[in-house]
Amino acid sequence: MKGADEVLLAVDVQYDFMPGGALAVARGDEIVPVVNRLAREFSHVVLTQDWHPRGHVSFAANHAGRAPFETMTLPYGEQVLWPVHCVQDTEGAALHRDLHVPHARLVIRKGHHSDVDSYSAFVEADRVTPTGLTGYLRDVGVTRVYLCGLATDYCVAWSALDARRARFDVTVIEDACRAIDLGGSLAKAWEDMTAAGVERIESSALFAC
Ligand code: VGL
Ligand code: ZN
Repeated sequence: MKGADEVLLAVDVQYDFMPGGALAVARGDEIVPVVNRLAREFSHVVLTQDWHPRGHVSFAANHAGRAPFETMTLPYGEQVLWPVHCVQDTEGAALHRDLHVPHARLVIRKGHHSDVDSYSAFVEADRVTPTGLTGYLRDVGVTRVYLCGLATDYCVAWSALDARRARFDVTVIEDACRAIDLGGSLAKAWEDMTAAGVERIESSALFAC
């Protein structure tokens, strides 16, 4: 059992990222039992929830003539335009009902500012607005962050990179993640994470034999 200095951060295990959801991640549902099993190995678990207002800047539908999966230049940089997803208080934004992590201490909601996206659980896409997670984790004495969830190449990767920037040790549990993989984004994400010193393991490495 992992102690309080090691947190499991389970990213965006929400219906809109599951097969059939608004921004479906292929085989995203397969991670749910893996995340449940992992969570039992950790005394300290934090969840994230993508949580957008309906008028969110990342939705293609909010830009005349633009289609999902195109990119657009916004004041803070390039933004992928997504289908409408994870709208606050909708069923698509709910955590999967089979996710069983009763001891999760904190749920960080992100992407709630209408004019800024936030793939990362730590810092919004303007790269300056903190979510507060860095402060929370430091305050409670966390030194290593284990990541799982959806999607590997967006919210998991951006969170892993920001966790490194905040000087946490970081491990991504690969088989407890699934990717969107848009235009080579998954290979690029692993390149960036490896270069930043993110460790990559399989969940079996954490289960006691
Ligand atoms: C995500 C795209 C848009 C994710 C969230 O959870 O990876 N991707 N919003
Ligand atoms: Zn989103």
